[in-house]
Order: sequence, then C-alpha cells, then structure tokens
Amino acid sequence: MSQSKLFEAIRIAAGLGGPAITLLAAMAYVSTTMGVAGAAAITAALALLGGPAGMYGGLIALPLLGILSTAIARYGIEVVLIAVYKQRIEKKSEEGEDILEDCLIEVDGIRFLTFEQKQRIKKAIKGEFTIMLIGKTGTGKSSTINNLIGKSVANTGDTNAVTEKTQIYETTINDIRFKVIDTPGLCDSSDVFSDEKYLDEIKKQYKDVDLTLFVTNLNETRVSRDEKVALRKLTSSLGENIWQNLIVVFTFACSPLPSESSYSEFLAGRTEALQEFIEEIASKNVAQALPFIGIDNLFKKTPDGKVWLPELFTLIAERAKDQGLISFFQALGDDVNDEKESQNESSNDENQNARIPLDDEQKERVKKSMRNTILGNALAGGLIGLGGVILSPILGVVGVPTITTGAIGGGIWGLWKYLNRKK
Ligand SMILES: Nc1nc2c(ncn2[C@@H]2O[C@H](COP(=O)(O)OP(=O)(O)OP(=O)(O)O)[C@@H](O)[C@H]2O)c(=O)[nH]1
Ligand SMILES: [Mg+2]
Repeated sequence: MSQSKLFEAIRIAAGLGGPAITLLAAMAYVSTTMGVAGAAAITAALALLGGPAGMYGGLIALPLLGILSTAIARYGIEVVLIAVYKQRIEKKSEEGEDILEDCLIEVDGIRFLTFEQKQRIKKAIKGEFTIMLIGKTGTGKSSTINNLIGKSVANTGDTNAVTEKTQIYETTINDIRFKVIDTPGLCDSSDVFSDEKYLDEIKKQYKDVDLTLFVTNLNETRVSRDEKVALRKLTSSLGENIWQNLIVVFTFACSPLPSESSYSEFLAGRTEALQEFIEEIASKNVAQALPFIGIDNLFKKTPDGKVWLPELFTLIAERAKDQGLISFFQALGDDVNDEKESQNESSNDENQNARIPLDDEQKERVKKSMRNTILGNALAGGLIGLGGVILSPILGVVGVPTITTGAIGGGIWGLWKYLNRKK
C-alpha cells in the first residue's frame, strides 16, 4: 500500500466528514461480522447503510476506498478513524475553526462501534492524559509528577496549610494536555476528610482520570491511620475500580530507614503491610495485582541500584486506562527515545540521551501494552515498515504530515520505532 495514496485517502475521508466515518465504521463492522474484506467489504457496507452511494462523494472512488479498507484490516478501525478525525480537526483549525467538541459528539453517535472503541477514539482525538495523586502532605506527590513529566508543573516543598479542595495542574507536552489532579487533604486529617463534599468533588473529577498514584513515604513503619481512613473512604466512594488503574509509589527510598533491614527487605515489608490492608478494604486479587515501586525524587537510582524513572514509566504504560494511553505515549514517547538527537540510524548505542531510558525488559513490557491495549493486535504486524504517514496524522506529531518517513519527530511513532529497533 502506497503511503501517499493512504494519506490521500485519509485526507479525502476527512474532507467528507460524517458520512465517510459511517462508511468506514460499517466496512470494519462487516469485515469482522461477515468475514469479508476488500471490495466485498465495501459492497456489503454500502448495502448495510442503504443510502445513495453518491453521498460518499470522492471517497467512493474504489481505489481510495480499497486503500482504506486495507488500512482498516491492517491497523484496525480505531487507528484509521483517529487519523481521519485528527486530520479533520487540524484542517479546520488552520481555517480558524474549532470542531473538536462537534467531533466528540459525532463519535458518540457512530454506529457499529463499541462503547470502549468510542471512548478510546475520543480520548485520542482530545489528546489528554489525567493523573490523580493521593497521599499525605510532604510525601513527594508534586516532585514525583514533575520528575515524570520532566517539567515543573506542580509546586513542590510547599509547607503552607493544606487546601481542602482538589487542585488541577495542567501542562501541554507534544500537543497533549497533561492534567494532574492533586488531592491535598485527602490523607491529612480525618476531620477534613469526613467532609463528604470533598469526596464528591474527587468523584466528579474521577471519570477523567487515567491513572492514580498513591504516594507514601517509604521510611515509615506502617500504613498510617490517616492513609487508612482515606483509602477506605476512597474505595467505598469510587468503588474497587480505583485499584485497577493505580500504582503505589514509595518515596524517599534513599533516606535512612527506621530499621536495620536492607532497602529491599524494607520495601517488601512495607508493601506486604499495605497489601494486607488493601485486601481488607478491597480484595485479595486486587491487593496482589497492585504494582509497587520505590523511588527517590532527589536521586536517579534507588539503593538497590535501579534507575526508577523508566520503571515508573513502564508501570504507567501497563496500568493506565487504555483509553488514555495513546495520549500518554504521544506526550512522553520522545523521552524514552533519543532518535531525534541522532537522525542517523548508524548511531545505535543504547539510548543514553533519553530522559527515560528503558531497558530491554521494560521495552518488551511497553510494547506488549501498546500492542494489546491501545492499538489492538491489528496494528502490531503492520506498523513496522510503514512510514510515518498514517501515524503522523493520528498523533499530530509533526503537524501536517509530509510523505517522507523521516519527517516523524517522536511521540508514539518514535517510541514504537525505538522499541522495535535492532540492537
Ligand atoms: N529526599 C527526598 N526528598 C523528597 C522526595 N520527594 C520529595 N522530596 C522533598 O520533600 C518536600 C515535599 O515534596 P513535595 O513534592 O512538595 O510533596 P507533596 O506531596 O506534593 O506535598 P504537598 O503538596 O504539600 O501535599 C520537598 O522539599 C521535596 O524536595 C524524595 O523522594 N526524597
Ligand atoms: Mg504538592
């Protein structure tokens, strides 16, 4: 499949708007339900829709539709629709029109797509990733976020009085709106916390949350009372689901520990204590599946010699809601990838320049998560070897995409390439 033809097809489909989307979704639908492909899928889709073929305008020209049909088979309908929407939104925004909201409404109305598919498409075209932080004051919530996104968004070291309201920080990275919901007060006083209004506020925000970090000091001997109260209330208010997309972060890993045991022993003990408590308020399965990580915001490595930032990145890739992952990778893909530094393929040293250098095992885990959760299995086989042409409109990495492969700067495409490159 020629890339320039594919791009042309996406561009035309974008120009046609709603009807083209419906036709593409119908093509995907008949492909999966009737097992037809290519021209047969097009015919079946048109028959299914019943309307006059003329409304699909230039798209109905078979070669273009055939290309899109192949792209759907290869990359999955979600990827193709995201590409079409990204292209449409970008085109209109160049003309000074903001059609994002209209597109989101339109996505909801697309027939032949599941609820989850719609959610993922909407998230991807909105380009948002939202993290919620819970943890006591001073545990390093803000520092952790700033280290992760590589930018100082949240104020740190603030010793001022605890606010009872949730705070939202926002920053834009690679066109992705990175939202951080800070929940001061949640763990700091059971009095403040008993205020149901505060919980209601968190509940309202929570529908947008892709990932929750529970941040707690490693150098404490037990789960504190305040934390227990907070976690208990949070679980009963938001449901057990909260644990599904949550990572426990033990900060101050390099600080002196309150016992003789080694770092690893202490981390294991602290983890076990927390798991026991979580088992009590949620379930054994939930508790045992929960990822834990020791980090230190002032140091690159934890006392066991591990560089923690790539591990945190990997855990997020595994743990965040898949509807948010495309945005997450678009935002931070560059940071695990140093290819933009060295345009030349010949410099193939490990990615020493990457801000978040993944090791081989972490790369495999990220790859697996991208493959399984985000883009569907259809993508895994086909993406490699394809130029940036489809991914750049999808991800908006380089603005209006050009046809050359080399034009792709970073983001998810760069990440994918990096993960797949030969050692
Ligand atoms: N040694 C060490 N210091 C840390 C670590 N994380 C944060 N700090 C320091 O601890 C202080 C508090 O960190 P913040 O990131 O502001 O903590 P926070 O949880 O956001 O605090 P509040 O916003 O007040 O709830 C700052 O002075 C940080 O530099 C860590 O892992 N190790
Ligand atoms: Mg803070």
